[in-house]
Amino acid sequence: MPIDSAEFISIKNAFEARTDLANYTDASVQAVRDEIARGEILLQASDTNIKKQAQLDAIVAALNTAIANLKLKDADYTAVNAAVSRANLLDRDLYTNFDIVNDAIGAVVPDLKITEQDRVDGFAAAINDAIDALEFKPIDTSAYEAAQETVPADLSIYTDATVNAMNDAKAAIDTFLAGDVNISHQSQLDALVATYTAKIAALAVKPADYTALNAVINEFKALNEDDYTNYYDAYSVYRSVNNWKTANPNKLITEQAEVDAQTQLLRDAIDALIPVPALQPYFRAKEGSTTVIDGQYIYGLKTNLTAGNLRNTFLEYNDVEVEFTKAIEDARYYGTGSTVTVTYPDNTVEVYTIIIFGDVDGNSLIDSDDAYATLAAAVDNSLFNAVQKKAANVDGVRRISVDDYAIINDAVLGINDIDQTAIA
Ligand SMILES: [Ca+2]
Ligand SMILES: [Ca+2]
Repeated sequence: MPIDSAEFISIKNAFEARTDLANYTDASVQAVRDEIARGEILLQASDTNIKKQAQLDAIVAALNTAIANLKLKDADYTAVNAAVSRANLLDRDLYTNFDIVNDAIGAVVPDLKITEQDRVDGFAAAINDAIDALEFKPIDTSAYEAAQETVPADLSIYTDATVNAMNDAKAAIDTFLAGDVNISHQSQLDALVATYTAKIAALAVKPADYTALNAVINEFKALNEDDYTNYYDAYSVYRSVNNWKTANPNKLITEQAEVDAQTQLLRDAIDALIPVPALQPYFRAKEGSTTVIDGQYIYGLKTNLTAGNLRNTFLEYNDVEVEFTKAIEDARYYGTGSTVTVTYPDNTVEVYTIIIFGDVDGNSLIDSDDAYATLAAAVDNSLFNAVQKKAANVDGVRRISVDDYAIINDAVLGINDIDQTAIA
């Protein structure tokens, strides 16, 4: 009897007609094919007959078992894993609605088979859609607002350069914030705010205005000390103010009152100056000197008399022209007979004649020439003119005598001096 292969053939044909075998693992499909191959080898053998039926039935049983054990492949989660990785790279704190991403990830069902690949692909798409729908939180401007609170209320005391730099930094922030910005741009805003804060800190107070102080100092310097009776009262204030200025050259505008106070001190001192009254023209013996102006004569002087002696030691005058003329034109000194011509503003002229007692020849020295000339004049008074007679008369007795000669000779010899002030 032939072998009964109908069941085997039916199962084999049904298997080979299947179109879903790609869904199953290669190993489980191969196990089925191995049993079919065993059955076909058995049926193709030349000695096959009913005696082999039991072997074929065993193959059919094994074949059914292998078909029952066909194992579906796992679904492909690559796209899901990629979408989850993409989500994990994000900083969830930057978004207002990161929950939708969490929800999409939470909805993923693991370990689905390849027959549910579309569902798995749907998980990936849902995660990606949620990521694409994320919305950034708004940018945080609190630091900017805090910085603005630190800007001084009165900017007028600060230099234009530093105020402008601060305003420029603020304008840069406002321009930046006017754009399409969100929390993802926070670090850029933070950098701009840091610059702004630095510019606020760098605000520099303007220097004080020294113009008025310098002007009043210069006004004082231009004054003539001789024009005021109390010049040195003002001068001590000037010294004090000038020293203050030297010690405080960089006061700020916030300290302007200190500068103004110094200005006012010197202003007040200048305003308090008392002008020296205008003097009438005069010509007179210097106060405290030995000088005697007696009519047309000037005496009480000294030998070796110079113009400087006359100006500084013996005479004082104001608003008059004074001309000194030597008795001997080429002499070194002003001796007896030299003249002082005084011209007043109204052109009144006074001429005084200098008498140096003991100096009869007019060279401003008392020497042996004077002594001998006096001795000669004692014999003949007419040898002297009136000026010489006055210079030679050193004993106080009117006529020229040997007594005058003796006194002059003693002076020449250094025995005694002739007192220029005592003789009238
Ligand atoms: Ca002389
Ligand atoms: Ca005499």
